[in-house]
Amino acid sequence: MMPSPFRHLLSLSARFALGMLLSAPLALPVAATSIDYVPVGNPGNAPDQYYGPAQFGNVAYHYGIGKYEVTNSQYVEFLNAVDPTGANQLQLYDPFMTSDPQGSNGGINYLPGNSNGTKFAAILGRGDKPVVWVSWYDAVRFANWMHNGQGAGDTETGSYTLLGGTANPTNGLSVVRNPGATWVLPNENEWYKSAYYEPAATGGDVDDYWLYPTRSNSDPYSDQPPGSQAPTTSNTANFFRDDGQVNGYNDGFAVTGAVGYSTAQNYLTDRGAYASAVGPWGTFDQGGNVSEWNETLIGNVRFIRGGSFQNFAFTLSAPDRGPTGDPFLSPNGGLGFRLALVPEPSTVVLAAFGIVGLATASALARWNSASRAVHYESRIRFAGSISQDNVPR
Ligand SMILES: [Ca+2]
Ligand SMILES: [Ca+2]
Ligand SMILES: [Ca+2]
Ligand SMILES: [Ca+2]
Repeated sequence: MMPSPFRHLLSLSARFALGMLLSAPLALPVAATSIDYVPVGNPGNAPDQYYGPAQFGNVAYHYGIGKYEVTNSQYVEFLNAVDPTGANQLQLYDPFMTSDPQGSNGGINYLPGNSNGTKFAAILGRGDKPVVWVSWYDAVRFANWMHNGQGAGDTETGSYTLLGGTANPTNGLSVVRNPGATWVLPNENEWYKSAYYEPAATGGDVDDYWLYPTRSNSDPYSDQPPGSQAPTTSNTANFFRDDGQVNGYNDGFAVTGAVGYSTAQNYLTDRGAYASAVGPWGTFDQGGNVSEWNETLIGNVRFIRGGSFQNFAFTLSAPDRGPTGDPFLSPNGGLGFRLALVPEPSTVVLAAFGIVGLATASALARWNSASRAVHYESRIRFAGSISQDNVPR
């Protein structure tokens, strides 16, 4: 198989709670699944001016971006929580996650004989690999579940509203991030900024944007993780590159170091396996491994970014963007997602709760930069405006 037909996930010790309040805060949900994320600062940055007519990367607010792609283990927790009987009403589980005719990248088993709440399990050795065969709807439902405090949290409301109660909601083209959303699928600008933006003044490229998510303008090297056979270990990723030389790197698929494709081979790497290949804000694998769903709707499609194990270097780069073959339901063995966390409050939120002009409450972030483990907690503010000043740059 040629590396082009396919184109184009959270242990952070993060506890999140959203408190809406008037006179008293609500009970705060405690999350069980932890999602690692990193803060992205420099709000109000200019977009990338260099590549193509579309200019991306400007984000006006502080946010968090998943440090890793969402993994099979995390998705298994989601499945067992929201579908304890395995009824699969919303088709959150795809049998191809277990076995598909095109390859062996799936990492989840369905075990109907198990007791309720334990019917899904990560395949041995694949728990830390990114979940694949996920649709755009699977991704935003996972975000909703996180937003709603996990557990029995709803998948159809929260950060996004999905109507109809079916796998393919009736309002697919009009699904947008709701006011007050917290855990979300990153939109294209959020994804782009975390992948490529690093101010020149703090060590970034001269125009503040790198070409690749590995803080580099040079094509990354394809090598088995952690990339120690490549000339520049910090600029390695899981993607397809073949230089025709027997030199230990750029030998085809990164995992096998060979150009031949085997349907029996799992070509994905554990999250963060390229330990030296860190993005400008601390993310891993934004380039390669699996391509990643974006929230942004372009025309009638949701776009994806970052390239996968079977794509060429260009697909990992800033100017490359594109849809999958199907607007939403085009999962494959090289497509996954990561989440973002948007603490930025909106006045719309306040309006939605009818508390404009009254005491306000909002979820705000307290970034624990010392440990990089970022804890979210509810902050109650009685001032009229919400400040993000507690977020370090
Ligand atoms: Ca640049
Ligand atoms: Ca190698
Ligand atoms: Ca080579
Ligand atoms: Ca990726």
